[in-house]
Amino acid sequence: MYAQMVKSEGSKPREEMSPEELAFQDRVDNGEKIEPKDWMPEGYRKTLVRQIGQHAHSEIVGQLPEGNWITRAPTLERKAILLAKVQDEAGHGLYLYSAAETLGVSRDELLDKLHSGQMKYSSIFNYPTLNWADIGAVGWLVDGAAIMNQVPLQRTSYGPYSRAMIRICKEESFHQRQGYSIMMKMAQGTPEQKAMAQDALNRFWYPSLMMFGPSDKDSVHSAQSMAWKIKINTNDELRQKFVDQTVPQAEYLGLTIPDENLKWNEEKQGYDFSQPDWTEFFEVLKGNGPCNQERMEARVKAWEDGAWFRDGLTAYSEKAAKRRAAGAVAAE
Ligand code: FAQ
Repeated sequence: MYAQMVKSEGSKPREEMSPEELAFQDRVDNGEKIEPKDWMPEGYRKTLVRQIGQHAHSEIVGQLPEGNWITRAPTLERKAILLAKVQDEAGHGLYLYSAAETLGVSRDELLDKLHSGQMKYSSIFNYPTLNWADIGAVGWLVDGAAIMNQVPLQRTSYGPYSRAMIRICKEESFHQRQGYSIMMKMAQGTPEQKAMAQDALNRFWYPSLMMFGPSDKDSVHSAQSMAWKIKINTNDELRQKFVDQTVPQAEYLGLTIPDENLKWNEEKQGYDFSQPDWTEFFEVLKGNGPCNQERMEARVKAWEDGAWFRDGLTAYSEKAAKRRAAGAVAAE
């Protein structure tokens, strides 16, 4: 299993830290924000590039399943709302790529790593959106899970990431509401529409639980990331919060969470629930999900089709640089 292939990275004990690392850890422990020009351990920088880069890629690849339904939205109003949401995701990707750039990695490098399979994006976007109810389920559950994960990240220790998350969270709340509004309409519609809403919930429930990452015992990065306050909560803590928040919302819709083991646990003041199929999760991460190939092909094609535009953007600056080097610009 994946977790056995990788050594779990615990956080470094204080007695093994260099004076710089100790001073850095103290700043983090005191709740100070780390800014781009501050000294930081190389592992901190690398972890941030991985997490922020993966997050940025998720926003961009995440446009595909919903973008698929813009032309088929049932009303003009729904179309305008969905269009705005999908555009927001592009904006989120840009804030996050910009945050990553402050760590010394360019957007082109990150995209190259995505396209060559060296970087990941969220597993959830490898599942198809088969009908309009799926757009409701994505907004309700996928954006709901995204918010649950991202609200604490507003307090993450790296300044540019934290500031990007504050802005993103404002927009994610609207995204979740628009999804819930679609589900409400479907659940209160004809029996066929209600059945579509239930079917979408059935298919998106477990993939949404997977968004929080592997269980804590199998999470490679959590211990160190939490010591550095890159992550604020463990994967299991956030998954539990998501279930506790979402079950009453499903009840309000009159829909059933597809889990026979779902039960309120008085002692822990939260629900007991079934874990997703972790074998399926790790297969999706390896590229074997239902839509992995299609998603990557779409992103690589978009990158290649956009080459002429990127060339156009830089053509003048290259020309100007050459003229400047030749002294022509100064003379004008
Ligand atoms: N998918 O040690 P951990 C959105 C990987 S929201 C794919 O626990 P970590 C909004 C992980 O990278 C979605 N890979 O890792 C939207 C690592 O592999 P690596 C994006 C996953 O980083 C909505 C390995 O498993 N949100 O896009 C996943 O401490 C609708 C071991 O895992 C974020 O990225 C997964 N689900 O915790 C857009 C939030 N889970 O890299 C459009 C920020 C784990 O060593 C439409 N990220 N892996 O090869 C995080 O909070 C963390 O990175 C976690 C994972 C919690 C996702």
